[in-house]
Amino acid sequence: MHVDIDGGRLLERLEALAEIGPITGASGERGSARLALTDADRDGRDLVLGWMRDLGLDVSIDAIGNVIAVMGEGCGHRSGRAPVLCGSHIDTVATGGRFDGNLGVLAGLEVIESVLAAGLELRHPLGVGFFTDEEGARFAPDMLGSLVYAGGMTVEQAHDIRAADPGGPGPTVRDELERIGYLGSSPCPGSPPHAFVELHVEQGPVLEAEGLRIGAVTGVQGISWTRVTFTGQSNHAGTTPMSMRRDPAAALARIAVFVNDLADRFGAPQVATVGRIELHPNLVNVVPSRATFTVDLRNTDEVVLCRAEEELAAELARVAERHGVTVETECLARFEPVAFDERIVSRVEAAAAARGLSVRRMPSGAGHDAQMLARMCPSGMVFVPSIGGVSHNPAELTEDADLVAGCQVMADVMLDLADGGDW
Ligand code: HGY
Ligand code: MN
Ligand code: MN
Repeated sequence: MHVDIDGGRLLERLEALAEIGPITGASGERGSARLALTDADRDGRDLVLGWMRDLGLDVSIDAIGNVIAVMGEGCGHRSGRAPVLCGSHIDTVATGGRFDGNLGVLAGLEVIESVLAAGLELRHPLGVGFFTDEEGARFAPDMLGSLVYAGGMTVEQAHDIRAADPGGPGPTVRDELERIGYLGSSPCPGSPPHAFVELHVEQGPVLEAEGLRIGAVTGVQGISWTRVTFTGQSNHAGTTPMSMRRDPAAALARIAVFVNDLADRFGAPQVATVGRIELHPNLVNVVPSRATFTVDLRNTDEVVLCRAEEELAAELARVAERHGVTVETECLARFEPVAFDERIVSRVEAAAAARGLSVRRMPSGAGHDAQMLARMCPSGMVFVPSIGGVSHNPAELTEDADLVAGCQVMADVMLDLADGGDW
């Protein structure tokens, strides 16, 4: 069973959503900033929720603010079976592009609208959702909404997480859900879908470099986020001899170089990032008293990722000793690598090939909601190329033809799943 999606309508909706929380990149590129549970996130949610309701979908908002819209009575679907769900996220990082997350949600909406217009009768209903705080940039960990949906964290624990706002800690998840009107009543964990498919821009250089159109994603690499605080003694930058200093900024600098060297030593796919740094009091003529920063380590191999974490922990202790500072660490996120269900991966491969699109299997370097849904149902992802491999940057870009092709492949996979038998 097939349906032809309306690529123009998909592109129009991507443009409309991109206009909410608009930002401009270094070279004038258009992006979006809709950090989780901010007013901009609320406005983006309201827009997409309106589109879901316009289609007559049964919309539920759960206690962590996930929004799930499924074909039901309102669309003339009465099977009562678990839906073939698709979706992603519409929250962004502060320097977000127009496609990260948004594509998966709006493509899902497009597939459903096309199926309804074609009047197709399906065994399983289709559904589309957006999950809260996928980015984790404001509230760690990332994939928070889908983690709670899948039962990986209680909603009470998630509600108590505080925002890492400037000068923070900021409001809790619960405060913000209430404030923007998305503290829903549907229970968490959510009900298991029949299957889950997520369309996403690759956010890396592989598909473009190999001249390929579609990625059949085999899984997601392991993620380890740590917040580190070195505490020393603030002192005068001019009068304090170097031998008397207890300088946490110097300690931080050594760790930033260490994790970079560690990734080089381990080799691909090991990656390491110090992405957030805060010094206190952050003044030109004061030796800082405190340095707080984050370390993001990732690898497809759990054993190697553990070794990277162990080496980091040992180096933190060594550097703290050397600079006479104390060290505290807090785990912000820790997810083991996830393998997607072969029954989904092979369907993505077959659907792309049937459309004459070049395709390869590949792991995901980024975290995604699909890795959480994989805890409750057969899940998988469809990638489309990112130009220059750039993402988390307003310069994020994917050719219109690839956006549309990815949506069409996802439509074919979803219809195959919706019309197929039970597992
Ligand atoms: O961090 C990630 O990989 C995703 O963007 N949340
Ligand atoms: Mn994403
Ligand atoms: Mn992202």
